[in-house]
Amino acid sequence: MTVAGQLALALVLLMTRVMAEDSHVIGIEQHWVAEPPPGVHVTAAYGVITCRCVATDRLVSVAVGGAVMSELHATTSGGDGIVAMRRIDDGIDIRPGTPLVLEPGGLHIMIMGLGERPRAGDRIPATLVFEEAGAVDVVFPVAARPAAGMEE
Ligand SMILES: [Cu+2]
Repeated sequence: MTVAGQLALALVLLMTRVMAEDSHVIGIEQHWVAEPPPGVHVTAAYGVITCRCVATDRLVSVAVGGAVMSELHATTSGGDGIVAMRRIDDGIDIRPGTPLVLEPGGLHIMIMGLGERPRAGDRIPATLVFEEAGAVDVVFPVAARPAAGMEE
């Protein structure tokens, strides 16, 4: 390869890297929305969110397409074995290098007032809003909930 060719390639690689860093500060993987049972218009979204950031960021709110309301929730189980959910009003910290895990029985995105019941295979657009990274669009595939772990 010529020197000019090498330089051009290096430039392309550099630009690709810069663009990737710009647009992929926040990543989300293994994300899904649970298919609710017939007649139920409430469900939850889960996933693993990573932040390629230098300082702690914070997931402050979520807007889910087709839902009247979506909230960040935590599932808590007391010593008495009673499982409850509480709304998180001040956001959830996400630290560099530490994935934020939203999962059944733990932190989740509560989705309420869905006009149409989502079915497995559907795709639901949502916007996650972070304090530093700003709005991040994501599409959640809908999947059937595993038989075990019915709690949100
Ligand atoms: Cu909930």
